[in-house]
Amino acid sequence: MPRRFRLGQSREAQDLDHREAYTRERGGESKRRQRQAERLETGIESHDAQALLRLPDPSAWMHLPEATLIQRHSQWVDLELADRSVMRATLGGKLKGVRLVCGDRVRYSTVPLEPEAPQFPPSPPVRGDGGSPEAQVVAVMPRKTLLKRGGGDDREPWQFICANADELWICAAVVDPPLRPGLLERAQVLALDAGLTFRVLVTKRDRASKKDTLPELDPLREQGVPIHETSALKGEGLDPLRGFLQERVVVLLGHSGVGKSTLVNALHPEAALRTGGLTRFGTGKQTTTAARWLPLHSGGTLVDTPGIRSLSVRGFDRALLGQVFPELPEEVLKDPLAFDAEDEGTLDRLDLAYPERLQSLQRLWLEMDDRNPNQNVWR
Ligand SMILES: Nc1nc2c(ncn2[C@@H]2O[C@H](COP(=O)(O)OP(=O)(O)OP(=O)(O)O)[C@@H](O)[C@H]2O)c(=O)[nH]1
Ligand SMILES: [Mg+2]
Repeated sequence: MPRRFRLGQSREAQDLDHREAYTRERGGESKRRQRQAERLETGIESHDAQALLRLPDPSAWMHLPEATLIQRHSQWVDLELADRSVMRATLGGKLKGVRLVCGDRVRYSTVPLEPEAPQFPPSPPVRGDGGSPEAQVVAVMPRKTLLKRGGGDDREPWQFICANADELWICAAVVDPPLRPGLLERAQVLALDAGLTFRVLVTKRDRASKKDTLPELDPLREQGVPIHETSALKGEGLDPLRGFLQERVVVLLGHSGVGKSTLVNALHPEAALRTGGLTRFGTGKQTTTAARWLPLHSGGTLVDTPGIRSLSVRGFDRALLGQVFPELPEEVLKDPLAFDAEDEGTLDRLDLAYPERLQSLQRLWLEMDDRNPNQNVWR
């Protein structure tokens, strides 16, 4: 008698009732099921951190024109072409799984190269913001540098910030939001990892008295990290920055509301970026929502980024910490957790200039090797 299907029961479900259903299955299938089961158990789809950094070989596409990715949208990207005009493009299927980021040098085609690709409109539509895609990105060139931060867990080992930059300027306001030295140490790790020149930009200098020497920054001053005190509203401290921008690609990074976009507007008024106020808690309002590549007349480029809440150093090399905390003794840098940062006797013996930096070092040391902090799973 033929079996009858109950409502909601699929043909596959019936199939599994047969004894030979599993023997028909090939090895690949059972591996896939195993992976899926693991994922259900831990709630984590882990990605290989190294694989995320690899790019496909672009050599087959070198005959196509090159452009710079200046902004990512959810469905497409904006490109700056060689003649400095802006064109919107979709991502070709060949780049499936490749994470492109602002600053990437890409090869694009204005003729659809893949059958499933959307047909571009025949007449050239409005270029720049609001236009529909006119091209397809098919390859990405090797990156000179890649600025990235650690992701939340193994589903996302890295979060990319900008490709092909030369300098990282970490912006920290004297107040609103308050200056947090911990963020500067983290940014220094990111810059060292990417091989970028690191500068600290103190913003909203007009909001604190001139007598305030900002002692929080003393450890960085002693290391010789360049620190620039600026007030974009009053136009103070901006001239030296213009000098550093010549022919350089500079990424501005910092908490929301520290005044990154205001600073970009002061250095490059044509950018006319939207700036925001502050919430009643003195934090920013996340006014900038995507990183934006802004070429300047001087030949340099500024990259404005959305405000960050935190900078994770998960997955970075612990050896970098020696350069971030150079004043700490060698024995501490080798094994920071062997020292009790709250024990007076230990601190007296080590005779540290900034004892609170030992705790910072321990925090970063632990975080660098932290696997899946949110899920508390070690895989
Ligand atoms: N007093 C003073 N206020 C400033 C200065 N620079 C920026 N602000 C104010 O700070 C607020 C936030 O500025 P934005 O430029 O939008 O900050 P942002 O860092 O781009 O913020 P997100 O885009 O959210 O990351 C605005 O109300 C600015 O007017 C400054 O030099 N002095
Ligand atoms: Mg902004």
